[in-house]
Amino acid sequence: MRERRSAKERKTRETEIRVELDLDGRGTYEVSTGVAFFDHMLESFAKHALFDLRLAAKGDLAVDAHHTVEDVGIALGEAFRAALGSAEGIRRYASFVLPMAESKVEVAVDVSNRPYLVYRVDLANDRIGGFDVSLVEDFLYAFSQNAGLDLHVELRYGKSPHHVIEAVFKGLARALREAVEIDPRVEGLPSVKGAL
Ligand SMILES: [Mn+2]
Repeated sequence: MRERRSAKERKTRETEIRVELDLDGRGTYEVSTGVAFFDHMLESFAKHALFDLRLAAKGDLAVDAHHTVEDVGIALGEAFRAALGSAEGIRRYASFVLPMAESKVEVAVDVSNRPYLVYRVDLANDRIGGFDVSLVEDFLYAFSQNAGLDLHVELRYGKSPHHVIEAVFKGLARALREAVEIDPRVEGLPSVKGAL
């Protein structure tokens, strides 16, 4: 099988991002975005998806974390799509219900190349270590659009914003890990249309 890895660089006046992604990794990571809580989430994501992720971002954090978080979503999505290539042999659909302490989050994904995001996570306008939780939706939108994912994220219940957001990233990781896994019984693309 072809190696499913990619490297992307993305530079704008607001951010400069370098990302290397291996979908058949072991969950190793080296992440620095300048936003500590976001690093923590991306590290959890790599670890639980069993992706190897190297990601360095330098953004205009003096403005706020918005540009950095959104552009990391774009760059990571582009890297995902490039690493996936034709998507031959993958399981394509997966979902995961992830508990974290008092919180529970459901993530469902279709690696369809027809991007859509449904994000039903109502958290008060909260901050975690200076990180604005509303940025998670911006990140997921940018990531799903560029990765070509139909992505559904729903908070079943939970209290701690830290636990809820961590469950979102870990649930996404586990769902994607399964969705991009090569199923030996799948011949070619998992679509009756013959295209993804
Ligand atoms: Mn944590």
